[in-house]
Amino acid sequence: MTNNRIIEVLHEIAELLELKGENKFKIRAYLKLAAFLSGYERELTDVYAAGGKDAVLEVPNIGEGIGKKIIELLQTGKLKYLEELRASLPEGVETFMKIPGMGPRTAVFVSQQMHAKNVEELEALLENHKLSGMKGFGEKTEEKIRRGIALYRRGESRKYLNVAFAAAAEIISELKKRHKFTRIEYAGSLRRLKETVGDVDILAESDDKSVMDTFTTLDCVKDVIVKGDTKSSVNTVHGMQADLRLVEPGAWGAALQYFTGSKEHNVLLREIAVKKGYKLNEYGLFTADGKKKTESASEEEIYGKLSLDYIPPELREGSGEIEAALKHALPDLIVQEDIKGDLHSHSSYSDGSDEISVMAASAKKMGYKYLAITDHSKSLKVAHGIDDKTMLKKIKEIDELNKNQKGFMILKGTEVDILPDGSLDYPDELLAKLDIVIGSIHMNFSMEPAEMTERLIRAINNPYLNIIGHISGRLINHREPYEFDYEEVFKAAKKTGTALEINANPERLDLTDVKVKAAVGHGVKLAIGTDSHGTEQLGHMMYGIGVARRGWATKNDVINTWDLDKLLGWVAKKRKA
Ligand code: DGT
Ligand code: CA
Ligand code: CA
Ligand code: ZN
Repeated sequence: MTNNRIIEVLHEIAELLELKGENKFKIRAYLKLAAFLSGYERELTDVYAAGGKDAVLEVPNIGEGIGKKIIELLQTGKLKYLEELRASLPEGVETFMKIPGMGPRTAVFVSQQMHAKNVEELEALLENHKLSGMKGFGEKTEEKIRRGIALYRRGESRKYLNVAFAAAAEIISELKKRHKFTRIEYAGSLRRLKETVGDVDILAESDDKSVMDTFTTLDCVKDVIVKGDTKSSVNTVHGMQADLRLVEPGAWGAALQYFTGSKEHNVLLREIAVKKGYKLNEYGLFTADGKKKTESASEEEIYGKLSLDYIPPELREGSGEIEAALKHALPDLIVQEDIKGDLHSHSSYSDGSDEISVMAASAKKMGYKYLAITDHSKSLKVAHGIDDKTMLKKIKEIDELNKNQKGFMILKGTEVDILPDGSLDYPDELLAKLDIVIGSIHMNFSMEPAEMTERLIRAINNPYLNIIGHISGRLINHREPYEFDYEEVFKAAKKTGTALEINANPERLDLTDVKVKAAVGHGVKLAIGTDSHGTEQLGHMMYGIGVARRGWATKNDVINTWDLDKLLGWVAKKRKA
């Protein structure tokens, strides 16, 4: 729980209290603490770790009442008071507030004055232009809410990869505690590492029907949709449906292949099977008369019998992988072990929750050779961007820390803002003192695509800029990407020796898999960065690798598979050019 997150919570409480017409002094106490925390140099979670509850209560502006709530947040990551506050609002308001672009005030207005109780009724109001013309509502606002509803719906039906992964991991580990399985694995879109996941599909090799009793009564199960001997479905507290299928021994490969999908891939694969005189389904690979089952204990056997090279799950989208497998022309995809370091991370200098030394220790423990600390630049006030003077201090600190490192180096970096005109938020002389520079757009998103393209290309042409961060600015299920000409940007990146980032944060995944494939086609280098704001996010690398693999990228395409010398040499080359 970072101070930033706590500040968000405090703001939301204040806003809700105001909507409820509560006492002004009470509201002001929350806002005052929020303002104080945004300039406070210590993370409350550190204060708590070091000195417990008493230390937290000694922080200025934290009184007895708010203090209790802060401690609950620090301990559990949640706050009952806020949940109750949200639930106490008029019908619909809680849901409306989840719609991107709709604040509490609009939500209450729509509920109280316009009598909409759910998203469908809100849509009907928009459809009939009942809102435009109302106080503060124009056509633009209507359009914004309409787009927000589309994002909201997507978010309700498709979840982030890390959420799906946590759900699958919990179910599998709980089932394993109580049953012995020869094999148990997740399949579906999660195994393909698709950017969002509709539901979690789990396969277990077992003929023990009591597994279903365990599955349907797990702690994380909210309600049971269907329960059968070989297939059950439940809704989980992770906000996702999960399906469990029991597979007979001997049919594992066929079942895993079938339920990994995608549907498009499976359809094409079945056609190949038919051409070869086979029949393929989730129970096995059969001869055309449906009698003799060929071996189908593993996926490798099935692909092999069909004269195809083994196709990794991430490629199974029906987008050319089968043709490539027939011609033995599949790419040698990048793997986790190829990664030598993480090139995008934040420390407590800007909006991260951990100090540089703590981040570095974590990265080193993961077996990395380097970690770039890339805090925000001065214009990004909301994320505590650091000014030139502080940057110099940070450079000194990293140089000191590096004196004690063996076989590992902390890279002095920044995620410098790309300003509207394409210039960077630090002068070249300062950038020259750094090891690596990411440039990102965090402000002024609404620009004509041609202007945005120009902005990006001007940044790319700066000899000190090495990586463009999260290039489209999208937040999955939350904010649409801005538009620009990818082709032009790829060409400029290739020409100047600039890498494009695959941001591994599961809420970003930007570049997308499709754009990665196009970038690789242009010979553009990629950098996979987690954009970690704390040590617990360094593990997000796996999702970035998933995107890279789905984009057919190999080790050679990704700069953070390089040794330190090669990486620094590549940076130096652009500076000299
Ligand atoms: P999701 O859950 O929407 O993120 O995507 P998937 O791919 O996990 O889809 P899901 O859960 O509906 O089904 C899991 C896999 O089962 C799917 O990838 C392929 C297979 N499958 C499901 N329905 C069909 C079908 O009608 N035909 C074929 N060939 N395969 C299917
Ligand atoms: Ca699924
Ligand atoms: Ca499913
Ligand atoms: Zn950023």
